[in-house]
Amino acid sequence: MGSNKHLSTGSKVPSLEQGKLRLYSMRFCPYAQRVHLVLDSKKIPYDVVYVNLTQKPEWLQEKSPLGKVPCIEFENGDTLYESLIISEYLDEAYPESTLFPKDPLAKAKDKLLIERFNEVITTIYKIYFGKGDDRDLFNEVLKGLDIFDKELAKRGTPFFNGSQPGMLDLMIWPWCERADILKLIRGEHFVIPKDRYHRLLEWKVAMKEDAGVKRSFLDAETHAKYMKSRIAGIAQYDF
Ligand SMILES: N[C@@H](CCC(=O)N[C@@H](CS)C(=O)NCC(=O)O)C(=O)O
Repeated sequence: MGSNKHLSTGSKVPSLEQGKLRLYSMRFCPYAQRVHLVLDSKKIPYDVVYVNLTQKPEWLQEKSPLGKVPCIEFENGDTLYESLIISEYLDEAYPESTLFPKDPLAKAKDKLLIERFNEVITTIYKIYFGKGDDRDLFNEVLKGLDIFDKELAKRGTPFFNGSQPGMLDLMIWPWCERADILKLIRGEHFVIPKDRYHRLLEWKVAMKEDAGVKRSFLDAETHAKYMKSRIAGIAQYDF
Protein backbone atom coordinates (compact mmCIF):
# COMPACT_ATOMS: atom_id res chain seq x y z
CA MET A 1 0.00 0.00 0.00
CA GLY A 2 1.26 3.50 -0.88
CA SER A 3 1.77 6.47 1.43
CA ASN A 4 -1.16 7.57 3.60
CA LYS A 5 -0.51 11.23 2.77
CA HIS A 6 -3.05 12.87 0.51
CA LEU A 7 -1.38 14.09 -2.68
CA SER A 8 -2.20 17.63 -3.76
CA THR A 9 -1.60 20.15 -6.54
CA GLY A 10 1.89 19.90 -8.00
CA SER A 11 2.37 16.26 -6.92
CA LYS A 12 3.49 13.52 -9.26
CA VAL A 13 1.36 10.43 -9.58
CA PRO A 14 3.19 7.36 -8.20
CA SER A 15 3.95 4.68 -10.81
CA LEU A 16 1.54 1.77 -10.97
CA GLU A 17 2.52 -1.47 -9.24
CA GLN A 18 2.53 -4.55 -11.45
CA GLY A 19 -0.32 -6.97 -10.88
CA LYS A 20 -2.36 -4.63 -8.73
CA LEU A 21 -5.34 -2.41 -9.18
CA ARG A 22 -4.89 1.19 -8.08
CA LEU A 23 -7.56 2.93 -6.02
CA TYR A 24 -7.64 6.73 -5.84
CA SER A 25 -9.25 7.50 -2.53
CA MET A 26 -9.62 10.01 0.26
CA ARG A 27 -9.37 8.65 3.77
CA PHE A 28 -12.69 10.09 4.97
CA CYS A 29 -14.74 9.69 1.80
CA PRO A 30 -17.64 7.25 2.36
CA TYR A 31 -18.01 6.63 -1.38
CA ALA A 32 -14.34 5.68 -1.67
CA GLN A 33 -14.76 3.48 1.42
CA ARG A 34 -17.39 1.49 -0.50
CA VAL A 35 -14.68 0.46 -2.94
CA HIS A 36 -12.16 -0.28 -0.17
CA LEU A 37 -14.82 -2.52 1.39
CA VAL A 38 -15.41 -4.45 -1.84
CA LEU A 39 -11.68 -4.85 -2.54
CA ASP A 40 -10.95 -5.88 1.06
CA SER A 41 -13.91 -8.28 1.27
CA LYS A 42 -13.01 -9.95 -2.01
CA LYS A 43 -9.29 -9.90 -1.11
CA ILE A 44 -8.37 -8.24 -4.41
CA PRO A 45 -4.78 -6.91 -4.34
CA TYR A 46 -4.66 -3.11 -4.71
CA ASP A 47 -2.65 -0.09 -3.86
CA VAL A 48 -4.09 3.22 -2.71
CA VAL A 49 -3.26 6.76 -3.68
CA TYR A 50 -4.92 9.26 -1.36
CA VAL A 51 -5.96 12.55 -2.92
CA ASN A 52 -6.36 16.02 -1.39
CA LEU A 53 -9.75 17.11 -2.73
CA THR A 54 -9.30 20.79 -1.83
CA GLN A 55 -6.02 21.19 -3.73
CA LYS A 56 -6.50 18.51 -6.33
CA PRO A 57 -3.52 17.12 -8.20
CA GLU A 58 -3.57 18.16 -11.88
CA TRP A 59 -3.56 14.51 -12.93
CA LEU A 60 -6.81 13.64 -11.09
CA GLN A 61 -9.09 14.88 -13.89
CA GLU A 62 -7.36 12.66 -16.49
CA LYS A 63 -8.14 9.62 -14.39
CA SER A 64 -11.50 10.62 -12.97
CA PRO A 65 -13.30 12.99 -15.36
CA LEU A 66 -15.57 14.41 -12.64
CA GLY A 67 -12.51 15.11 -10.47
CA LYS A 68 -13.87 12.87 -7.71
CA VAL A 69 -12.83 9.81 -5.75
CA PRO A 70 -13.24 6.87 -5.83
CA CYS A 71 -11.58 5.99 -9.10
CA ILE A 72 -9.79 2.75 -9.97
CA GLU A 73 -6.99 2.36 -12.48
CA PHE A 74 -5.98 -0.80 -14.28
CA GLU A 75 -2.44 -1.84 -15.24
CA ASN A 76 -3.01 -0.54 -18.79
CA GLY A 77 -3.97 2.92 -17.50
CA ASP A 78 -7.69 2.54 -18.17
CA THR A 79 -9.89 3.86 -15.33
CA LEU A 80 -13.39 3.56 -13.86
CA TYR A 81 -15.17 5.95 -11.48
CA GLU A 82 -18.45 6.14 -9.48
CA SER A 83 -18.57 3.93 -6.38
CA LEU A 84 -21.56 1.79 -7.37
CA ILE A 85 -20.32 1.20 -10.91
CA ILE A 86 -16.84 0.25 -9.68
CA SER A 87 -18.27 -2.03 -6.98
CA GLU A 88 -20.54 -3.92 -9.35
CA TYR A 89 -17.73 -4.20 -11.89
CA LEU A 90 -15.37 -5.68 -9.26
CA ASP A 91 -18.04 -8.15 -8.17
CA GLU A 92 -18.45 -9.39 -11.74
CA ALA A 93 -14.77 -9.28 -12.71
CA TYR A 94 -13.69 -11.26 -9.61
CA PRO A 95 -16.49 -13.83 -9.36
CA GLU A 96 -14.79 -16.30 -6.93
CA SER A 97 -16.83 -14.92 -4.04
CA THR A 98 -19.74 -12.78 -5.16
CA LEU A 99 -21.22 -10.01 -3.04
CA PHE A 100 -24.48 -9.50 -4.91
CA PRO A 101 -27.05 -12.34 -4.74
CA LYS A 102 -26.86 -14.60 -7.81
CA ASP A 103 -30.63 -14.59 -8.23
CA PRO A 104 -31.46 -11.64 -10.56
CA LEU A 105 -34.61 -10.65 -8.65
CA ALA A 106 -32.86 -10.71 -5.28
CA LYS A 107 -30.03 -8.68 -6.81
CA ALA A 108 -32.46 -6.12 -8.26
CA LYS A 109 -34.19 -5.80 -4.86
CA ASP A 110 -30.86 -5.18 -3.13
CA LYS A 111 -30.05 -2.53 -5.74
CA LEU A 112 -33.38 -0.86 -4.98
CA LEU A 113 -32.48 -0.72 -1.29
CA ILE A 114 -29.04 0.74 -2.12
CA GLU A 115 -30.88 3.36 -4.19
CA ARG A 116 -33.31 4.09 -1.36
CA PHE A 117 -30.42 4.58 1.05
CA ASN A 118 -29.44 7.62 -1.05
CA GLU A 119 -32.32 9.51 0.56
CA VAL A 120 -30.81 8.82 3.99
CA ILE A 121 -27.38 9.98 2.76
CA THR A 122 -28.73 13.22 1.27
CA THR A 123 -30.58 14.08 4.49
CA ILE A 124 -27.57 13.28 6.69
CA TYR A 125 -25.46 15.76 4.67
CA LYS A 126 -28.14 18.42 5.08
CA ILE A 127 -27.90 17.94 8.87
CA TYR A 128 -24.07 18.03 8.89
CA PHE A 129 -24.09 21.38 7.15
CA GLY A 130 -27.27 22.73 8.77
CA LYS A 131 -27.30 25.34 11.45
CA GLY A 132 -30.90 25.36 12.66
CA ASP A 133 -32.88 22.86 14.71
CA ASP A 134 -33.04 20.26 11.92
CA ARG A 135 -35.00 17.76 14.02
CA ASP A 136 -37.43 17.24 11.14
CA LEU A 137 -34.53 16.23 8.97
CA PHE A 138 -33.33 13.86 11.67
CA ASN A 139 -36.80 12.28 11.79
CA GLU A 140 -36.54 11.71 8.04
CA VAL A 141 -33.23 9.91 8.59
CA LEU A 142 -34.84 7.77 11.30
CA LYS A 143 -37.76 6.88 9.00
CA GLY A 144 -35.29 5.91 6.30
CA LEU A 145 -33.46 3.65 8.75
CA ASP A 146 -36.77 2.01 9.75
CA ILE A 147 -36.92 0.50 6.27
CA PHE A 148 -33.55 -1.17 6.78
CA ASP A 149 -34.32 -2.37 10.31
CA LYS A 150 -37.58 -3.96 9.10
CA GLU A 151 -35.80 -5.51 6.13
CA LEU A 152 -33.27 -7.20 8.42
CA ALA A 153 -36.11 -8.51 10.59
CA LYS A 154 -37.87 -9.83 7.48
CA ARG A 155 -34.74 -11.56 6.23
CA GLY A 156 -34.02 -13.00 9.71
CA THR A 157 -30.26 -13.11 9.06
CA PRO A 158 -27.39 -11.22 10.74
CA PHE A 159 -26.52 -9.47 7.46
CA PHE A 160 -28.72 -8.35 4.58
CA ASN A 161 -26.80 -10.88 2.52
CA GLY A 162 -27.27 -13.79 4.97
CA SER A 163 -24.43 -15.07 7.14
CA GLN A 164 -21.81 -12.76 5.59
CA PRO A 165 -21.86 -9.15 4.44
CA GLY A 166 -22.80 -8.72 0.78
CA MET A 167 -23.08 -5.76 -1.55
CA LEU A 168 -26.07 -4.12 0.16
CA ASP A 169 -24.35 -4.40 3.55
CA LEU A 170 -21.15 -2.87 2.21
CA MET A 171 -22.76 -0.08 0.18
CA ILE A 172 -24.66 1.34 3.17
CA TRP A 173 -21.95 0.64 5.79
CA PRO A 174 -19.80 3.80 5.41
CA TRP A 175 -22.67 6.03 6.60
CA CYS A 176 -23.57 3.62 9.41
CA GLU A 177 -19.94 3.58 10.58
CA ARG A 178 -20.26 7.39 10.72
CA ALA A 179 -23.72 7.42 12.42
CA ASP A 180 -22.42 8.86 15.70
CA ILE A 181 -20.90 11.89 13.94
CA LEU A 182 -24.33 13.52 14.06
CA LYS A 183 -24.35 13.44 17.85
CA LEU A 184 -20.71 14.55 18.04
CA ILE A 185 -21.15 17.57 15.80
CA ARG A 186 -24.81 18.51 16.32
CA GLY A 187 -25.49 17.39 19.91
CA GLU A 188 -27.62 14.98 21.94
CA HIS A 189 -30.82 15.56 19.93
CA PHE A 190 -29.18 13.62 17.15
CA VAL A 191 -28.71 10.30 18.94
CA ILE A 192 -30.13 7.30 17.08
CA PRO A 193 -32.55 5.64 19.55
CA LYS A 194 -31.28 2.15 20.39
CA ASP A 195 -34.71 0.68 21.20
CA ARG A 196 -36.04 1.54 17.73
CA TYR A 197 -33.26 -0.20 15.80
CA HIS A 198 -32.52 -3.53 17.50
CA ARG A 199 -31.70 -5.34 14.27
CA LEU A 200 -29.61 -2.59 12.76
CA LEU A 201 -27.60 -2.24 15.98
CA GLU A 202 -26.92 -5.99 16.09
CA TRP A 203 -25.96 -5.75 12.43
CA LYS A 204 -23.58 -2.90 13.21
CA VAL A 205 -21.82 -4.95 15.89
CA ALA A 206 -21.51 -7.90 13.47
CA MET A 207 -20.24 -5.65 10.65
CA LYS A 208 -17.50 -4.23 12.89
CA GLU A 209 -16.29 -7.79 13.55
CA ASP A 210 -15.94 -8.63 9.87
CA ALA A 211 -12.30 -8.90 8.70
CA GLY A 212 -12.94 -7.04 5.41
CA VAL A 213 -14.83 -4.24 7.18
CA LYS A 214 -12.13 -3.87 9.85
CA ARG A 215 -9.52 -2.90 7.27
CA SER A 216 -11.05 0.50 6.47
CA PHE A 217 -12.71 1.11 9.85
CA LEU A 218 -12.25 4.46 11.59
CA ASP A 219 -13.92 5.42 14.86
CA ALA A 220 -16.63 8.08 15.09
CA GLU A 221 -14.34 10.59 16.82
CA THR A 222 -11.87 10.49 13.92
CA HIS A 223 -14.68 10.86 11.38
CA ALA A 224 -16.14 13.75 13.38
CA LYS A 225 -12.74 15.48 13.52
CA TYR A 226 -12.52 15.41 9.73
CA MET A 227 -16.15 16.49 9.27
CA LYS A 228 -15.72 19.42 11.67
CA SER A 229 -12.70 20.59 9.66
CA ARG A 230 -14.70 20.28 6.44
CA ILE A 231 -17.68 22.19 7.85
CA ALA A 232 -15.24 24.92 8.96
CA GLY A 233 -14.09 25.14 5.32
CA ILE A 234 -10.55 23.88 5.98
CA ALA A 235 -10.80 20.13 5.33
CA GLN A 236 -7.94 18.32 7.09
CA TYR A 237 -6.95 15.16 5.28
CA ASP A 238 -3.74 14.24 7.10
CA PHE A 239 -3.92 13.94 10.84
N1 LIG B 1 -21.41 9.64 -6.90
C1 LIG B 1 -20.03 9.56 -6.54
C2 LIG B 1 -19.75 10.50 -5.39
C3 LIG B 1 -18.26 10.60 -5.06
C4 LIG B 1 -17.95 11.85 -4.26
O1 LIG B 1 -18.80 12.73 -4.08
N2 LIG B 1 -16.72 11.93 -3.76
C5 LIG B 1 -16.29 13.16 -3.11
C6 LIG B 1 -15.47 12.87 -1.85
S1 LIG B 1 -16.44 12.10 -0.57
C7 LIG B 1 -15.36 13.92 -4.03
O2 LIG B 1 -14.53 13.34 -4.69
N3 LIG B 1 -15.49 15.24 -4.03
C8 LIG B 1 -14.65 16.12 -4.80
C9 LIG B 1 -15.44 17.11 -5.60
O3 LIG B 1 -16.67 17.00 -5.64
O4 LIG B 1 -14.82 17.98 -6.18
C10 LIG B 1 -19.69 8.11 -6.20
O5 LIG B 1 -20.61 7.37 -5.81
O6 LIG B 1 -18.53 7.69 -6.37
